[in-house]
Amino acid sequence: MRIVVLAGGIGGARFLVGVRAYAREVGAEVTAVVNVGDDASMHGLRICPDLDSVMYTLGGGADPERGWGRVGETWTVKGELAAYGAEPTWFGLGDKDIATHLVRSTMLTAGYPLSAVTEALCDRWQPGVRMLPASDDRLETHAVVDLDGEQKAIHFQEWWVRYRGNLPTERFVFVGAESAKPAPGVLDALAAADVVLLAPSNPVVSIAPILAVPGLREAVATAAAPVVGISPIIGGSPVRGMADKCLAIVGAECTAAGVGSLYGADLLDGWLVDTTDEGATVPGVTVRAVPLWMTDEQATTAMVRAAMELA
Ligand code: GDP
Ligand code: FO1
Ligand code: CA
Repeated sequence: MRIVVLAGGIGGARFLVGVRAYAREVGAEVTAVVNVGDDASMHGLRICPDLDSVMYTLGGGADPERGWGRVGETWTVKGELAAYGAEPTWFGLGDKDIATHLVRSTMLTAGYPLSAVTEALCDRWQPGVRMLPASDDRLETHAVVDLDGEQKAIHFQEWWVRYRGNLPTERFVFVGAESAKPAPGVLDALAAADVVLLAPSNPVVSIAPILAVPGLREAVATAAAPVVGISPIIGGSPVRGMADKCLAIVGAECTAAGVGSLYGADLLDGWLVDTTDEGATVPGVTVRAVPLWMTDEQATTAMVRAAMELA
């Protein structure tokens, strides 16, 4: 049995903890195709927030409260950078986290593709699933915003971390998407999959940039395997994060049915919603309601079991 999961950061990471537990029970193999749209260069280092959230969470090194970065983190370098007035001062890199970015940046500069770098970093963290970036090519999410009366495109990290998404925002663009290629192994994994799962990740800035890689959406839509998505919205709430703001920008409803319809029947065969959203419908898609709160590994594994039954 081969399971492929499309995933963003914290929602994707927590979901994958359940997928890994389920896979161990039934003897399945898991491949995670992870968003690279959040990736950015800061202080000369390449940062891959979603890949790192998944790697640290599955490797047991993530900070569960903050939702990103390392547990037991210290901030000496951040303080020193601030003392120099080194920009961006609004983005915080922890000391332990910086080691990851140093290894990654050194390998990228030496010419290794991001997929190979990710594999090397995972040698340490042993996430227990195969982690593939959606693409080795640069694909970055930018927000087209109104800033001081001017229309500008700013990086997603600046939009979220600096402005908390509180800027008039016209749309998101996935810079570089047109010429990006799926990372090695991504299309093969989708073609060989028995099930494809869309994690309860942000549909607009985590899953959409993955699907924006030319050929990837088609590979999911035409996969022989059933495609089941898990709603990241529960009772009209995004639980945590910025999905409500992002959905408003693309003109979609912040509801389980709204996200299901955004993906649509050409992508989805099944759509899991929370029991609070029982009765939600998505045209052409089988909808089932089960508890979707990822409170612990057991609860999340039960969600995965329900997704597999629906598939
Ligand atoms: P990010 O890249 O770190 O923002 O993480 P993702 O895109 O992978 O996931 C973020 C989304 O996960 C949030 O917008 C929430 O909608 C969703 N989410 C977080 N916790 C839960 C949960 O317990 N259950 C469900 N169903 N969704 C959740
Ligand atoms: N989020 C913040 O709110 N503030 C930060 O200073 C910050 C730094 C940061 C550094 C590395 C990293 O991997 C993630 C980081 N995040 C930070 C989280 C990140 O901005 C977003 O939550 C994700 O990109 C959304 O997936
Ligand atoms: Ca993300």
